[in-house]
Amino acid sequence: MTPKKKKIVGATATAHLTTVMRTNNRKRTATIVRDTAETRISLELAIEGQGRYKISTGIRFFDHMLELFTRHGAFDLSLACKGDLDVDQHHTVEDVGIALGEAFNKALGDKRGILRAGYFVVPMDETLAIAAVDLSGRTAFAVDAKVRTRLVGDLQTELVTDFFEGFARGARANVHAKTMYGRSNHHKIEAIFKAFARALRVACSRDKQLGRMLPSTKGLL
Ligand SMILES: [Mn+2]
Repeated sequence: MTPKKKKIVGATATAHLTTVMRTNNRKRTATIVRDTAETRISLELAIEGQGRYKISTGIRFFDHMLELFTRHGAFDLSLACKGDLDVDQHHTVEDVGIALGEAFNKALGDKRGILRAGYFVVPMDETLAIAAVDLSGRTAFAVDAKVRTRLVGDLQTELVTDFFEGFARGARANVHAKTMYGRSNHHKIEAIFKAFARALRVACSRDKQLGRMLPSTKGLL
């Protein structure tokens, strides 16, 4: 092999490797603006984040859940929602779920090279919660927070289910989340959000073994 030829082969190989690395190191981000008669939401998401957040929904306990979701998921999230809280919290919580799900769907793009599915079990003191996520392209959800009070902090607790339903619709994902047992209603919801964040973090992670392969035999996710 002449030195000249070797140089060309080397350069080509390096260029190819650089392209692959650029693709795989691309930071996955999305911006969503969602305006309806009921809510106005602006959202910026980075999947490869550092757990940084700036969140304002007008419902303090919901902010608390989204903040720890961001930190435990190792995402970055900036989210502002102005909703018709004078009517009910329903529109705000559901629409934030939809917008957040849409952001993940947009940031993940064609979903090549991701793990796609993830699950996590989180203990929080006396409470244990599980969550499983499949970024399957299909919407389904099953949520059981086992909360017995109408409110935790200022959040209407029945809306925890509506948040995950909204997320599943926006992300086109299967979301399952359940409190296995526990005493504190605060812990039950918080443990579910933590388990969900960590399950989603796994699902979004890059699969080093499959590389750019689509994690499905169907040909589309
Ligand atoms: Mn808490």
